[in-house]
Amino acid sequence: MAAMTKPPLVPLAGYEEYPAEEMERRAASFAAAVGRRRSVRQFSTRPVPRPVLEECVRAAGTAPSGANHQPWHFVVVEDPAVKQRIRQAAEREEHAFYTRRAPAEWLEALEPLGTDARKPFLEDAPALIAIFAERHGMGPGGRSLQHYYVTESVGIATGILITALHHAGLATLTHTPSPMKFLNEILERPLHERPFLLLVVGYPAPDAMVPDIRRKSLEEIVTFR
Ligand code: IYR
Repeated sequence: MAAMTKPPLVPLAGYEEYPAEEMERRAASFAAAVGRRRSVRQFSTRPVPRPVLEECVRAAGTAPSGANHQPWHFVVVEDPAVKQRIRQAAEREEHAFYTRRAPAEWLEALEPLGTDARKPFLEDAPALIAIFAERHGMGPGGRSLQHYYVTESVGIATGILITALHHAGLATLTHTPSPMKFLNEILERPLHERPFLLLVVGYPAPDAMVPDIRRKSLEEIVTFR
């Protein structure tokens, strides 16, 4: 055990405070902007600019994480042949889900979304971002490094990624074929990386339709005391 030394701290830089009215305006305008996000299941095949994807992943990588271990890895898939393999593997799992694995209650819950085992968006969309959670890190010499709050950390990073893509003007779908082990094989990621979710990214198809669903009101989701 190394002797505890004082960590080198540096002054907080980059923090910006706003007057209360401006804070309110900013908060309300952000809520309205993210409120316009919808999960989209019909994508245009139009390509998206690579720099936008890069900056959005950069934003995701700013998420807070347990012990700052940043236990995430993002694989951006643009290659049509790789997207095709992912679609085939995902549809195999989804077929089993919809025909055998899913309990009746789950299928009922999905009814308003109109989803089924066909996943053409996995090929139509110009980019898929596979998010992997590192169960542990890899130290020098392949030694395992304990990670903390991995699911929380990767969940927060994914939330920032979705918000960044929406903010940039792209549509997304959080897709979770289950199980997702095939992503390790197709994307050649080591087994200590757990596929967390597959984010479908692109422009919505011009005729895209979305389910007629509502969000809970503020009163339903918050308690102040
Ligand atoms: N993974 C399946 C089923 C599915 C599950 C939930 I929970 C959803 O919110 C949506 C779909 C699929 O992608 O169709």
